[in-house]
Amino acid sequence: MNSKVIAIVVIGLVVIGAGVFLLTQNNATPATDESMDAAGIEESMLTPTATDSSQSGEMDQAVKEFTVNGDNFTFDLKEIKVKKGDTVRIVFNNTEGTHDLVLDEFDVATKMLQAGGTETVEFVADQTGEFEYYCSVGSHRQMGMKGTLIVE
Ligand SMILES: [Cu+2]
Repeated sequence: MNSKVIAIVVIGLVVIGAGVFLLTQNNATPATDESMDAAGIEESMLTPTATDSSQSGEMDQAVKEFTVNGDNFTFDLKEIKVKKGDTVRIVFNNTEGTHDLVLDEFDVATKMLQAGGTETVEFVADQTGEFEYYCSVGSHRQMGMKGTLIVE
């Protein structure tokens, strides 16, 4: 019984000691500088691929912005036309009911928004064709709550 108590106390002291040691270590060494350096290297290594997918802040990439208002049960913008390679930004305003805006082929989906909710999604139109964006709530899509993204 007694040895158990002693063991628990010893373990407790070791844990506390280790904790204090780690804390003082963190404060003593300039760990933030090191981690920032590591992040910097990672970022510069990632930059080429990021540019390829044109998600970075490159100025030569066109950003086409569209506003889509949703209500029961339609989108006011039925057609969005862009060029392949464009960065497409869709500002989805939900004005009535509960809706979202989903575009499967580009992995785009807003959260389910209540009336008055707004969400902006952005993606690169990296494939040509016609794609349907729609509301995934209930049977809204079947009821006509959809539109067409045309990438030329
Ligand atoms: Cu809907």
